Amino acid sequence: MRIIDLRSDTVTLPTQEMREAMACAEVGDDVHGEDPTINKLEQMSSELFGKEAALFLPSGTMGNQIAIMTHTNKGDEIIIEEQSHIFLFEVGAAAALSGVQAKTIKGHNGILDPDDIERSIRPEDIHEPRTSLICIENTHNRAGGTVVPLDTMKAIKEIGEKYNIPIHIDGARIFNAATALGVDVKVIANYADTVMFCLSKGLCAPVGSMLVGTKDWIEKARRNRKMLGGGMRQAGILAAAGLVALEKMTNRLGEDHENARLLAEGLNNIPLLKIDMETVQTNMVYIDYSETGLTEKQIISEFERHGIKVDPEYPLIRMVTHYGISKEDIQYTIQAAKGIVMGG
Ligand code: TLP
Repeated sequence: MRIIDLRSDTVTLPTQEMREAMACAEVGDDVHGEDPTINKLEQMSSELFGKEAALFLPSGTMGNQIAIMTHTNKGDEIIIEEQSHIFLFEVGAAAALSGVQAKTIKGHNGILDPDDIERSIRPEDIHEPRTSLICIENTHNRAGGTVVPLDTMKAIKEIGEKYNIPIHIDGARIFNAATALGVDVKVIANYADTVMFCLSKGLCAPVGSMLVGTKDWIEKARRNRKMLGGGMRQAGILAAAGLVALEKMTNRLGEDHENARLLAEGLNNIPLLKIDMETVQTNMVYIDYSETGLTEKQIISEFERHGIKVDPEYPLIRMVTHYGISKEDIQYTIQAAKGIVMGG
């Protein structure tokens, strides 16, 4: 049976072109800055994002955490959306590794209101922590893959400048955001000091994320990467796939967005399944199945019986479209869901 794996775009497999590039990659010791393929990927990333420098990392989590560590001091506070990946899904690392506390704010569909951010900034007071970073997630995973509008980014940047607080974007899926907005990633990155983005999600590379920022900041981040054990050696083998990801895989994300829309519309027409269509903006669909009366275990195993894997995000399930998912898979999934919910 064909397996339709909708759990995440992290399940994407490297393309044949990536495998060939990996096999032939020119490599060297990256801790000494001598891996030509990593150097090329860092160069290309900084140019694409309009920043001075870039750093190759094993994962998005490490990228976000190094960003926090590099921007802050112990005892500081970071402003962050309450359903953000950094807050929910990074194992409490900001507290454990950087010694910062989080000031969480609820966004509308994950999008922070700039006024709420401004109100949350701490005054200079001996009793209070310093607000030293504003984190924005774009696209926002837990809110449905939602996109931060450019005027919101602009307003947040102005607040950052007014209070001299840097802005970091968790841009694990920033190419999806850029596709939805119809702009280059550079346009979004212009509203932030630093950006983390992933090569290993919708872009299909097997491993790898990047940080971009100023040259000095990236040098500090490089030291922090070493401290955390993320200094890799002949990792050009991995960066080679990342280069193919940036050169070949960013322009096709619109297809995933169309598939997500089709999927959402099809599922939303099924009685007892509910989708907040406003949040279906990129490659994710969150489905509220509470009215079906099925437990989480049941709904997962029902889909599995049809060869479909979904991600439980209680009280919802998440389906993510990606390179491995075709229009036929979407139609099949909608039919299967009808059978599961309505019997048959
Ligand atoms: N997200 C994964 C899971 O961890 C939930 C997924 O399947 O969506 N930022 C955002 C917005 C993310 O969605 C993720 C991964 C990360 C950071 C972390 O990236 P990795 O997995 O490379 O550490």
